[in-house]
Amino acid sequence: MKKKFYITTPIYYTNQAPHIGTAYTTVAADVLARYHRKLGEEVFFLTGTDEHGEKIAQAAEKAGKTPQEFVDKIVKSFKKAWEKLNIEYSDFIRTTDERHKKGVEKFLLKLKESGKIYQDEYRGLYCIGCEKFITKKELINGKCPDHQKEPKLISETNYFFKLNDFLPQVKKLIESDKLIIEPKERKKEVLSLLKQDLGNFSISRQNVKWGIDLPFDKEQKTYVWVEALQNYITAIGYKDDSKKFNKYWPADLHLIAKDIVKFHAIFWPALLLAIGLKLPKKIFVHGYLTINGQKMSKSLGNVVDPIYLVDKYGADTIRYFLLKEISFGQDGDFSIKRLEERYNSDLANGLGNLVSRVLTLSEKAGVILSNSEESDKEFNSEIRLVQEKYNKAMEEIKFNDALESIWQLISFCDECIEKNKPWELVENNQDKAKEVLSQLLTTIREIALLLEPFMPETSEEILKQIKQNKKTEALFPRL
Ligand code: ME8
Repeated sequence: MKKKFYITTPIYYTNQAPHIGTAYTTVAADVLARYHRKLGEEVFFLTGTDEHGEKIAQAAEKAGKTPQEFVDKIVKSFKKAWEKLNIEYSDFIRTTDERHKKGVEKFLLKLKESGKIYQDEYRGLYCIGCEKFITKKELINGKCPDHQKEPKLISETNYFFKLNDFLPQVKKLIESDKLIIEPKERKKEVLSLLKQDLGNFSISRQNVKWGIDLPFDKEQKTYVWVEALQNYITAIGYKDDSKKFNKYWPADLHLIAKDIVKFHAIFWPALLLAIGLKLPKKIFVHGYLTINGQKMSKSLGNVVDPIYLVDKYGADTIRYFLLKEISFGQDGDFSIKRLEERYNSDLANGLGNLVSRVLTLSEKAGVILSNSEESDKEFNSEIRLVQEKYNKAMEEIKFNDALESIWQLISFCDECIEKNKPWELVENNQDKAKEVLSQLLTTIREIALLLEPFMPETSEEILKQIKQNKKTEALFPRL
């Protein structure tokens, strides 16, 4: 049986169109999904949109639309952006989908049955931008640091989940890496959060109109975060497709940024434990894309439009830049200047130049790459070394190391060209010229195959140019 790989992105809020920060996670997930497909695994790659709650209702009102009309339009802009960026998702879940609502109802009824829910009065501060309750301690100058807005004082009757009952178990699972949290600093951060008094967790809101009714109290809407987390199971048939559900759950990887760690690494596992479902295997937490050091965010208004970028620079350049420029897991600044520099040095001069030089010389020497081409020892061992590095980096989700290993092959080819001077060999030693150029073409084929998850269009174009239309999976072994 094929190994499965279930990977998710967060579902993004539909108060505004996507930006390059949301594209960052989605591109990263797409690269991993493509890589695991290449390994022959059965991949399910889920993304989608988070469409309920006060924040969306307010944005719709401001635009003079009903919430549904409003989100329908925004969802189109997400789908368009993902198409432009060549994101090959398996499914796109919307929290306004019937399948999602039905799944959430089933989940909440189970949660109620577990006896871990009770009603209580809530008085406290709420940040609509974060869609979460916030403590005074978290505020800076009386404002939410992420949204630069004062929270609202709320006093209402809510249903609460007995989060505290599950925290010791969650802690153990994280400590023992049964639930892996990466990078290590984030695991530490979650474990220290677990030492604080987190209190119980409100799962409903009384005065919110735009949301999913609690199945056991229609006067209340499900708290937007509780239903959002459910998307990871409702999309794979939690309600009524047990075959599909059992095939893919638990998720192999939830990819998120550090803003939503608490929800994913503490609340989500606790909710799953309460109703007896397995926990995701790994949560990988990446850093923020910043603009002049400040987090790029819809609420701060410093966002960059991915569609504009793709139209100007091409999808592959953006995909490459995002994953090469910033070490995945750390924060990193997004700048057009750096993007253009990287494009010129790595893509046009590095990769593009190599391919066009070798192709021109090969045509002159009449060399065509056949599938049975055997590499010579030196080339072969370099290719294997790079494959090893690349696979290790991909397993560890270190995209820039994986890309660096590909560029190692590019430098290897450049050095070989400098050493052998094939342009001279073509004139005075045809046999040697053919040998050298065949090896170079074989290596370029390998470069194109390794590049495919990151730069699918470029990879296809190179394979076409070297007349290797078929994707030769055998050249991409798991080492
Ligand atoms: O939090 N840098 O939605 P959201 C890097 N609906 N990644 C960024 C980013 C930045 N500047 N800005 C956004 C929500 N992201 C909830 C999620 S999931 C069950 C519910 C990415 O639209 C990153 O993945 O605010 C971050 O975690 C996510 O978008 C937040 O998206």
